[in-house]
Amino acid sequence: MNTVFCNQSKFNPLLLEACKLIKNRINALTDVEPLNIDPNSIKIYSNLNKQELFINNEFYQAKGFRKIHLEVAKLGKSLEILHCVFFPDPCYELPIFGADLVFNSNNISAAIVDLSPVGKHLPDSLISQMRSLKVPKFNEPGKLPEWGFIFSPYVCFIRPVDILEEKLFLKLIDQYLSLLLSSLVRVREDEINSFNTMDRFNYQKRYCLNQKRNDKTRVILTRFFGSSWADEYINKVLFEC
Ligand code: BLA
Repeated sequence: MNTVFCNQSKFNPLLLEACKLIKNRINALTDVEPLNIDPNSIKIYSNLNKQELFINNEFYQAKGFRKIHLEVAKLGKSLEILHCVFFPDPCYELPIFGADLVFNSNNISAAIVDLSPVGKHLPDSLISQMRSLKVPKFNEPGKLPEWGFIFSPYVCFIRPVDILEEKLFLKLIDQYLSLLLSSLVRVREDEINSFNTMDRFNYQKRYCLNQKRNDKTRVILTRFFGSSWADEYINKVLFEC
């Protein structure tokens, strides 16, 4: 498995730490394999007015997951992003894991993590586990945008105020992943053409459609790569369904 970019000194150490903990969770999955993706979408490098632009993508599939996407990006001098989504195999009653960490001049300006429902609610067993997690009280919660109804009531969206909060947020990412992986052991596999499977897939589509409404992502990608590239990247790489 390619672990090169997690060792790159180009990135903020905290971003690398987050990347490492996510990779450890991916490695613990059953039957994990790299996904075949257009090779042009894996490593993206460009130089714009002497600013370095660098995106590194990894894609996997595994038992219970149709697509796992882990992306790290360095856009110019001050912006670094970690983006990760575990899209479940809709045959399983599993939520969508999503995380976004945005670093601005070496500080995290936005940190979001969630296990998002693929039905009206999260499964009851998961709700009780999420309730029993001790989520710290962060000092600067973010205000979710209008399209944020796709997230669960347990979404955590904050701007960490210090290194302690940054570390606590990383721990929360790991705890959400741990809950996700442990639910895989419990849930059964439905038939591909069952009502439940199709319904869950429709919720994944709705998740992707609404994530595409995040103007902050589009604006940043457009600034560095132009609008048609940004649209294509959002539609085909980030939130293809
Ligand atoms: C916010 N996402 C942002 C912001 C930027 C990006 C610059 C604003 C940060 C700030 O307010 O300081 C940019 N995010 C990117 C880029 C990529 C990216 C360029 O992933 C990819 C190359 N976004 C996701 C996922 C989630 C998510 C999986 O990709 C959630 C699980 C959420 N990002 C998310 C939310 C906001 C955000 C909710 C806040 C949006 C707002 O305030 O309007």
